[in-house]
Amino acid sequence: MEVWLAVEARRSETVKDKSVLLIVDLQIDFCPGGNLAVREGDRIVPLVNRLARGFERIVATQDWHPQDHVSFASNHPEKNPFDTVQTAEGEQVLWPDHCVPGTRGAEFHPDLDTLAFDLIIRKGSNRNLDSYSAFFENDHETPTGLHFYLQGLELKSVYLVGLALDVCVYYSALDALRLGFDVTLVEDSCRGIDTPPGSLKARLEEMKKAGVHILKTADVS
Ligand code: VGL
Ligand code: ZN
Repeated sequence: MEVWLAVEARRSETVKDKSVLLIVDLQIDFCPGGNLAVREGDRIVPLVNRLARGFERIVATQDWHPQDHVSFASNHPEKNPFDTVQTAEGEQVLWPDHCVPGTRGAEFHPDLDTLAFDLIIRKGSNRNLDSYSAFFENDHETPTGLHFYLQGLELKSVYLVGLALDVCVYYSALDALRLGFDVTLVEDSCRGIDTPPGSLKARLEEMKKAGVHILKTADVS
């Protein structure tokens, strides 16, 4: 009992009020050995677990695509991963098949402390429309529900971690800013794809210019 109280006391000292930790797509397919592996994607798991202990609210997203999804190169004859096609929403990058519900690759990394999650948002399940941001599908208007959830709890700031830094984390950060949140990216608790090379750095700069605070895990936890 005393130990428990001590743990709770320490927790409440460090908990960030009115903040949410948003863990983006920390799934097996985005980690080494997965279908759309991000280099060192698995390395962030212990950092994310540590960060999560300092937050009152934790939301995680899962990329969640049907097998016939528009973003899979395998659904476009004569196209390869990283080619592009035109869709109603504009240019769509094609990816290897990834994060198909029921496959192992769609699951969270097995070492991720998922019991701490308050909410899990699954995105990208409309076969005709991709969804990079945790807030909106790629038409930039169909909500995932996350904004309503954060508004309902009167949360004002969003701390972002996860995969991939230059795709889903990037789009989530910019949408969070647009929606009026104070946005912090915890850089070393993210990894990016960086294809083409240099795109990761450019997107980091863009986020910084737009007003995203960029911190290290040690500064937050
Ligand atoms: C992602 C590419 C395709 C991501 C998802 O989570 O960053 N990237 N689907
Ligand atoms: Zn995807």
